[in-house]
Amino acid sequence: MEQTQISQLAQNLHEARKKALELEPLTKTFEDFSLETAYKIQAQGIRLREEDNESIIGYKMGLTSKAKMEQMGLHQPIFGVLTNSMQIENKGKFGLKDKIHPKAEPEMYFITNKDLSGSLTPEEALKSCSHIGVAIEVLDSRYRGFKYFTLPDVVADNSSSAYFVLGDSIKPNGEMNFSDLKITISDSVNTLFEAKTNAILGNPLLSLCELITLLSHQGKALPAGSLVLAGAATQAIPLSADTHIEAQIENIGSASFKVTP
Ligand code: OOG
Ligand code: MG
Repeated sequence: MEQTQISQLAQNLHEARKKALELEPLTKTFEDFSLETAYKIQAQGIRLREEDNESIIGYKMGLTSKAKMEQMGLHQPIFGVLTNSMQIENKGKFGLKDKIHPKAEPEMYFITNKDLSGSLTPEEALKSCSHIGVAIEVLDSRYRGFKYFTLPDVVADNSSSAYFVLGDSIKPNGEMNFSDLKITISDSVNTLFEAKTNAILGNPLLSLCELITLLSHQGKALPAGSLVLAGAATQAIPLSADTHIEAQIENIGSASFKVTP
């Protein structure tokens, strides 16, 4: 795909986000394009956000659990870029105004302490984290009805990134094992979904390793101090006003926010 078309598609997605409008999936209107091109559209979209004075603070992994792969009908891990303006205060408020069709999902996050590239073991990945914690990712697809059918569509749309909340962080130690911890997402009344952290690629640390591998394929390193969301362990839930959303991971902590109109 030509650079001018890449820029145009990134611009369309950027405006859809800012105006809270729904678009048809790109592959419906344009020729089929590769995942490589989709990451170029994503990167161009991030440049547009930087022009709006946002700064990159990390990455989110997506489609790293069976629950998510089945919910979205796509079966390969992908990543998106996180900026500072996407952060919602923990225990704060999230207004539905100017959002398209947001959904929340329970995740784990990592903050790295050195530049990382190439292929890492989970043990090396853990040693490279200064902090870890519970996150809630709020997704908001720019596609009509939150429906898209191809990986290039969702990757071009920054892997449906919209907002995130970080619970209090803890400092990991080498003894920690994240593969078998209970993870839940609840609203004001009920636990809506529950899983074990090993739903995330067998171990959420493997999601961090996978991100570093994917970035390496693009000739990029993960900079020290990056925030990384490991991907949801359960399906995402649509948000409605006047609910309190909370995610918890056994032995790690919780994150929450209140949904307002
Ligand atoms: C794609 C993003 C998936 C996750 O945690 O699996 C994701 C989507 O659901 O639209 O963020
Ligand atoms: Mg997610």
